[in-house]
Amino acid sequence: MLRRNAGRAHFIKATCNQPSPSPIRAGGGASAGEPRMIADQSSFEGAVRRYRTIFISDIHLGTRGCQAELLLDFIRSVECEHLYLVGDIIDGWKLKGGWFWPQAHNDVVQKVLRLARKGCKVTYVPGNHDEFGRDFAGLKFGGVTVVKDAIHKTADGRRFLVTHGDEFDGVVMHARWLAFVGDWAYRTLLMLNTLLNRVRRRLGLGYWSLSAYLKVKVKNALQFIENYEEAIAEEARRRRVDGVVCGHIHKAEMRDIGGVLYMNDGDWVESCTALVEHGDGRMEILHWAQERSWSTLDRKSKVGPLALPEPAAA
Ligand SMILES: [Mn+2]
Repeated sequence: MLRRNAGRAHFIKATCNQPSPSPIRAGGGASAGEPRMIADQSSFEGAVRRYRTIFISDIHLGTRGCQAELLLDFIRSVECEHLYLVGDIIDGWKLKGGWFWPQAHNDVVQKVLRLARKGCKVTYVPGNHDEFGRDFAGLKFGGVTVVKDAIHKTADGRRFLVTHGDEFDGVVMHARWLAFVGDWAYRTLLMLNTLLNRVRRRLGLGYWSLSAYLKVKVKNALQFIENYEEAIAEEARRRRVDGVVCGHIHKAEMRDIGGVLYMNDGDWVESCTALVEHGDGRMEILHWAQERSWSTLDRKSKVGPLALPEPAAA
């Protein structure tokens, strides 16, 4: 308990002192300069968006880093014909160490099963954190089909390989982008991220990912991401598909790599992103945290711009 409090005090100090400008906007519309965003959000609230396909991965249910509430808000706000769960949905490794399973995590599982019951095709491609699922490849549970990988056909006739992607992560076993500093450091960072956003939420500020911010600042991480993206694109070329959808490195991306469309649907522990296919086959990355503020989730009216500085502000 003592250790925890000490950590929190240190963390608050660290965030208050953080002077660096951020390229990642909180998008909460909470800063005084963006009253337009607030209006947009309120008019948007309640509208359900329809997509042909939704790809999400790296939810890490069972860990404290999981942004389950933002994900629930996302699931409630969208409809689709086909949902792909692209791995690391339940964090099996962490469950062995200690149980963390709040109601929101239960709700995510219930919502997904409900989608399947209501006729949405749900395909589960396990990752390295839920690799126990790979033993069930080819089977169907509660309307959810488990497969090792899949080929998705878009409305405009393109074929995409769908894989979690950890087998192309040649750098370190179990690697994440920060694998070189170790699992402990990464978990600590995610915990700080959760605490930071708890504070931001209380202040009426939007979700802002500390870890996603650091990721683009660390040179080694950038090199690792680039190697990974190229390895995956190479596999797509080898399998003669038009593109690839993956997750694993918690970095949403959509870009052409040597004639192959590389798409990463991101994650729900740091950046809160999803990849969607529109009815005409057009692909798009949704940055959900930037579209929704905590205040939208809380269904509270805004108390007006706060005088407190955002960590994002210079
Ligand atoms: Mn993974």
